[in-house]
Amino acid sequence: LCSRRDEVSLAEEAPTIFSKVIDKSLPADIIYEDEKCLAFRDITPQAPVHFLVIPKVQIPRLSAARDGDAELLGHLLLVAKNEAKKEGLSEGYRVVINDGPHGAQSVYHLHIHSPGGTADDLAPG
Ligand code: D5M
Repeated sequence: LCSRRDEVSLAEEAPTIFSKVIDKSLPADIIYEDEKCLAFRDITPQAPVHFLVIPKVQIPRLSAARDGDAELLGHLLLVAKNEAKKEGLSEGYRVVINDGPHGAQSVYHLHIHSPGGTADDLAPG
């Protein structure tokens, strides 16, 4: 039997600050919510518009995702593009997932960053 517990460290399984955003015990500027996910503004925006899209189930990081998560991961991307449109990012935006220590991930609850708003945001990194 292969559970997520086998694949990730216990530290990575621990609830993160995003669990509190999901259960509303921590205020956040939520711009979209459905039964599977939540989108909210990043607390330290790196662009004029910068929101995060997260699943309600705690997948700690992209590298811990499983084949059965395919539909959910696709849903998160579609929510990101729908919210980008609502935010007026008609000239484009970035979609970024940081994974693990070498990917500069700081919160171990999978999240899609969608920064946009000026051409400067197109710089790599
Ligand atoms: O990025 C984690 C991101 O999460 C980082 O851009 C700050 C943001 N963050 C952290 N705490 C909050 C709360 N409470 N609300 C909104 N945004 C938050 P990473 O990819 O893990 O480096």
